[in-house]
Amino acid sequence: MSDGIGARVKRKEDKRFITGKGKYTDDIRMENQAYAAFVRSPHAHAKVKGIDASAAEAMEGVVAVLTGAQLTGDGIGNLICGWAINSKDGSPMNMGPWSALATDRVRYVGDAVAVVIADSQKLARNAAEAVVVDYEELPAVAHADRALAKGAPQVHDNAPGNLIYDWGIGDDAATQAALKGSAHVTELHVTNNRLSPNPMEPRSAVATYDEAEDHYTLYTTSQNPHVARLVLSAFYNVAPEHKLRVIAPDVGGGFGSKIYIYPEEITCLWASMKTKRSVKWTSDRTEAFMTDAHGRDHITTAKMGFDKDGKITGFHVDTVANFGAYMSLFSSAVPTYLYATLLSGQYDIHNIYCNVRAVYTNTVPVDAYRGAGRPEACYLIERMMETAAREMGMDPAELRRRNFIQSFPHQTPVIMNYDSGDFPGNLDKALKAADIAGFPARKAEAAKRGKLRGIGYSCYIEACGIAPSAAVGSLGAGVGLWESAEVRVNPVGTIEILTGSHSHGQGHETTFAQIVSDRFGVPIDNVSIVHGDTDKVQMGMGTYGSRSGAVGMSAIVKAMDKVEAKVKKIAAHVLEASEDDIVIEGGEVKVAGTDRKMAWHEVGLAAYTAHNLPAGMEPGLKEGAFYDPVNFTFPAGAYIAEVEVDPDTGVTKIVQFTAADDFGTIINPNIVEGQVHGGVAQGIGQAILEQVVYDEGGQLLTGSYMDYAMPRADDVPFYTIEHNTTVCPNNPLGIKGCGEAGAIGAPPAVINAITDAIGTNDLQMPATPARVWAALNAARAP
Ligand code: MCN
Repeated sequence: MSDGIGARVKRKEDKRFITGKGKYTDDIRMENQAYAAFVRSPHAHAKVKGIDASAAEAMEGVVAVLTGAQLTGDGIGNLICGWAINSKDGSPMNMGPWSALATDRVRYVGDAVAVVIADSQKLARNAAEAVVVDYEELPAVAHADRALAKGAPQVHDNAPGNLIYDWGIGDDAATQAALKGSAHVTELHVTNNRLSPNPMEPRSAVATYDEAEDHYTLYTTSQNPHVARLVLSAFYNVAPEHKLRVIAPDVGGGFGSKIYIYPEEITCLWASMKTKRSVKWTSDRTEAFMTDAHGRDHITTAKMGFDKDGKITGFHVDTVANFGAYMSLFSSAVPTYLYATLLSGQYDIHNIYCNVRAVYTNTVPVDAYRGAGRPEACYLIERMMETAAREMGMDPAELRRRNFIQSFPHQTPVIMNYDSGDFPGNLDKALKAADIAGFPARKAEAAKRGKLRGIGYSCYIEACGIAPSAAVGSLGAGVGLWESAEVRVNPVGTIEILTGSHSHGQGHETTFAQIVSDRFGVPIDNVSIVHGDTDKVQMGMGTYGSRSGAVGMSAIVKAMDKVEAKVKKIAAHVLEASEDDIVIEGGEVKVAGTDRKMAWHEVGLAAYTAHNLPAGMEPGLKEGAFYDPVNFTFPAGAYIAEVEVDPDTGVTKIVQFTAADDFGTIINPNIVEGQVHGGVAQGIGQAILEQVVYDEGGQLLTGSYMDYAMPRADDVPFYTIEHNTTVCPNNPLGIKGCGEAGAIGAPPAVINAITDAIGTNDLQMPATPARVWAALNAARAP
């Protein structure tokens, strides 16, 4: 089928997006709608001694001012972290209490203490300004390295020394011994800068309580509405699950930041019940910088040992991860099972040890952001490989080749079992496409123009489509990681796919339709995708961790298997043939080798008219399935960045970027390449531009686009993209996820290229012009 697997089909959903017809949460208008504005702490750390709402309450149009005391008084529970991680000594992680509205203490700038509900957004915001909060300021700590220092201000009473957990994986003693016996040891100190996710659409929620039905509806900017409903009902006690409908309509990007259930959704739902009004809240950009969960923020010291032939002997890693003021939903898993388990990279390493200390600070909570742990692992390994190659005087590509894993399955010492891949093949493709042979000439030509040209590699591997449920459960996950789907064939033969995955930019309406078209031969325009509504789709785990292709689509395939079996039974009965002889081809259901056939829609009709079905068969054509993967998928690739640095200003221009990726079977190359483009742009942003900055006292200094530098069109080059497919053996379509790869692989390639250009390894992200200029001049100093 021309619309099937592998076709470069244009995105079906784009028609409504590019004509401005998308329907986002803020577009929802309810009858009797009121607006919420949050009263937020201006202090990074303070006691809340009292709240005087009288002036605000007296303002015209103000419906109510609600506080944390009322919220907890109504039994609304604290926000939770859903993945239990124990310290090395077996003690549980120290989870500090997080109320949707703070009661006695605020712990970061932006922590909400009260909410004003009013007739308009403007009135609500004005009235929020009139709420007087009596704070007693406390000393604050904002940075991970300071949080562990003796005498640092303590963020939570139950977390002495701000330590959440002190976790380890691998064999410490064996790794230390391997390093001791090494011919060469490279040591690196690496900072993985804190990032703000910046989806184009800010977070928003519209909550309605129907008193007559005692029922709640929440429209929200969520990546996983079913998990939101589960958590809101089971843990936060906002509403019983069967009396809560969560709808995530069109969502304008998330990058992980919309996985979590934030204080605002909880508060809006509760406030709608209190005020008997629909309550809408939409974040502005400053609120987004202040309250959306941030990403990354690691500091790491690591050592990698090599034998005389350049084979890695051991990798020892010590990381401090900043979690901010509270433990967000997935936070605990990010620097543990999503980071340390990827520290083998693409290399055959026998000895790995990683220690992670997670700490509280007076900053906004940190959680998964595109790649979540895997970019931090990749950055560390790939900076290490390049630095080591330079120290040992080896070609960095050759050093990687000597250490590549060559056969699969491959068990690493840090849990992961890689199922497939072709690491040397990825690198070869990238080197060829990047015209590596021509680099010296390009460098010489740049030098004539007074520019320093450098080249940097990154060979990334990541684990996505987190699975299987039983295994992650044994590692502390509080949820299963399967996906569900239902395939409904209508009497006229059109098909609806109900899925628990959620698309917020990834093009599922197109790719999911493509696999159905491929299987049943119907045009993709006859297939519609239903998602994002807990009343329409029974259950789902949502979209994150590049799982919708490998897990969400596999559930659809399983449901299609069942539909196909029934279609064959019906056709065999009507056409008086054996089921084994029935084939589905080109939109027809045929008896193989004969001219007897039914059109696809005739089978649909037969299933519903039920005039001529096999004895005992139920009418209708609708099947559902749950799919629980047996392993992660392991996309991998080789990225090559080429940069030019202006030695007078330190400005870096990325002049060439080559990606050779292995995403298994590709459903839609356009969409996959779009995902790589976006991911690489974000990776370039992390490498040279973006950084959330808090001052020592916990004040956010990057609360707008004047201070937080996002990549713009002229910061990114035209990319060269190659595919080097090895099929994933563990899911029916052979897919590996592609949604995070770019953000994982790009940062080390860019920094390796800049450090190559300026001749020093001593450079941290973001490599701003000031930093590059300083590093260059420090390196040149006598
Ligand atoms: N696909 C394909 N062939 C493959 C793999 C995937 O055609 N071999 C298609 C899929 O069918 C899907 C798209 O590529 O249409 C991405 O699939 P997948 O890699 O499974 O990722 P998810 O759909 O689960 O999306 C999540 C991923 C993550 S984790 C982040 S973060 C991210 C990302 O997607 N956030 C995004 N890409 C984003 N893109 C946009 N525009 N906005 C975001 O917020």
